[in-house]
Amino acid sequence: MLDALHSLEQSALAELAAAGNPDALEKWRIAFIGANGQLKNAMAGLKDVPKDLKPAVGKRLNEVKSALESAYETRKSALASHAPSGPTVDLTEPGLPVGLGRRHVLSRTIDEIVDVFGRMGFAVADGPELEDEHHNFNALNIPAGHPARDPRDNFYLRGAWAERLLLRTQTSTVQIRAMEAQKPPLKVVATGRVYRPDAHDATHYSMFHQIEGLCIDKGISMVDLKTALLQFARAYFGPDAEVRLRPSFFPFTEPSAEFDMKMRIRGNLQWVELGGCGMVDPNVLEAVGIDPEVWTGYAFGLGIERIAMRRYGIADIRWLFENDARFLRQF
Ligand code: FA5
Repeated sequence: MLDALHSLEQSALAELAAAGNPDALEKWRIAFIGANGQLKNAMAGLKDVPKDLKPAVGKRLNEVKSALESAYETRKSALASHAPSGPTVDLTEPGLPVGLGRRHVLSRTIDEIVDVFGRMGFAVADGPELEDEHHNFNALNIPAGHPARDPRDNFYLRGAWAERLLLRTQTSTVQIRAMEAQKPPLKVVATGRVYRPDAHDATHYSMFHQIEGLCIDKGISMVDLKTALLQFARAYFGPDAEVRLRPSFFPFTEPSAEFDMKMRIRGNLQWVELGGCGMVDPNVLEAVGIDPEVWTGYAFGLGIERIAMRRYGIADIRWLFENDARFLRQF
């Protein structure tokens, strides 16, 4: 009987160790320590044990019983601690769609415009947004005391620099930087942010973007300027695009013009101003050491927001800067 109890204990413990999930554990409990399990059977056999052996067998039965019961409890809590905690995940449930980001409509417009001018032979130039008065004014034939330098029309910075610094008001500063850096002939475009303390409305913002174009060569005339702007307009807005130059004034070009494009706005064909342009003033060429008797050139500066608004039918410039994903998602 004692041998039988020993082998019962051994096989019960071996099977318990092999029970790897709650179902197997429950089967084990029923088979070994349940109301009709093997241990109960062994206990029922006690009555047939000779009287003198009963105390030893009885003691051994109790030992095996508590050994198996405590082994069962230990195994049960070990299995429970490995069970997944927290809410159950339904792996069959469809996932949430991953929202892909996209480029801002202005970045996209800038790339598209630069691409068009690139195909027309313009290289890309660059300049800083924080400028000195030399590049924003002096070299552009805007002398001290000129109304364009009024502090109410510019974002000047306070500081102890040799020359006052300001946030550039136009990308024409890059014309000067390009001519300082390279000898003619040259043909460049530059895009970037410019800053003016303008009140915000549907077509004005205090920070906006311009694209500047500059072409210096021998024998360049107003015809080349108008041809370049027409080529750009047709490439970007379609073969029906019409352009017009309206006489105007800029200190750094002579003659100067406003560049208008005819566009269909809400069904009506209208002339829309996109920017300014003209022949580079001889004073500007001289200031950067280019001989105006040998070289001539044209320049233009267009508002990129206005171009994007026309191209994509955007009625209000402020929408471009509000970062409302519902608006931006459309482009
Ligand atoms: C200029 O800035 C000249 N530098 C353009 C130029 C370059 C002339 C080279 C000759 C030679 P203007 O101030 O007109 O010009 O601005 C050009 C364009 O910028 C405008 O036609 C308009 O499209 C855009 N613009 C001007 N102010 C704002 C503003 N507050 N918000 C949005 N766009 C603006």
